[in-house]
Amino acid sequence: VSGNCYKVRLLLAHLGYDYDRVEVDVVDRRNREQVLGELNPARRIPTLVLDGGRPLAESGAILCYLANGTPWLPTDPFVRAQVLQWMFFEQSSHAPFIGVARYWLTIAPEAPNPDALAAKQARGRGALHAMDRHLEERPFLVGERPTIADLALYAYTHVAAEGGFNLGQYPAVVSWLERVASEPGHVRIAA
Ligand SMILES: N[C@@H](CCC(=O)N[C@@H](CS)C(=O)NCC(=O)O)C(=O)O
Repeated sequence: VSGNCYKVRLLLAHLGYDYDRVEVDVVDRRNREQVLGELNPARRIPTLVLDGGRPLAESGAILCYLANGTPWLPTDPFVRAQVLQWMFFEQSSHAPFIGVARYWLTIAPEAPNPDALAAKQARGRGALHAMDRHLEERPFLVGERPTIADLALYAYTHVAAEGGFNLGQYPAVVSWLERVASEPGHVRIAA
């Protein structure tokens, strides 16, 4: 269910890498210290452990590391920074609202506070409007082919309805979601 983990699974699928997966519960966090204590001081997922044992956390950092040297992360410094621009946007202005609204409405066991939910949804709509304006004139967030910026933002955008968002109000976003999902190698968030 974790969009942050899905970003990483999506890129691993596109790159054709094999990996082992250790699942943790996103609601019951009692075994986090046992599973993640030595690997990630924040005890959050995704946490990637490389062959050789080096751990790396934060979905954006993991995407950058895995995509380095591939077409998913351009080498031109300015274009690369544009990719990072959208990945920072995702972390600061998108996932904290769209991802959290989805968590509250479809995953958390207790009902959300209606005022807090409405505030998250208002900020989430702002993020979707920003993406829609940008995508009206271009096929992908940066350049003519998908990058890890598209994968990072696809993760929580494509399930935004689960957070109470009406994606029909963002036609350029809907067309972009279809383009990202039609890339060869794409995998769905759930089997
Ligand atoms: N900024 C982090 C966020 C990671 C995150 O919040 N992961 C959630 C699951 S999607 C989690 O582990 N939550 C449990 C907790 O915060 O204790 C990233 O992009 O990887």
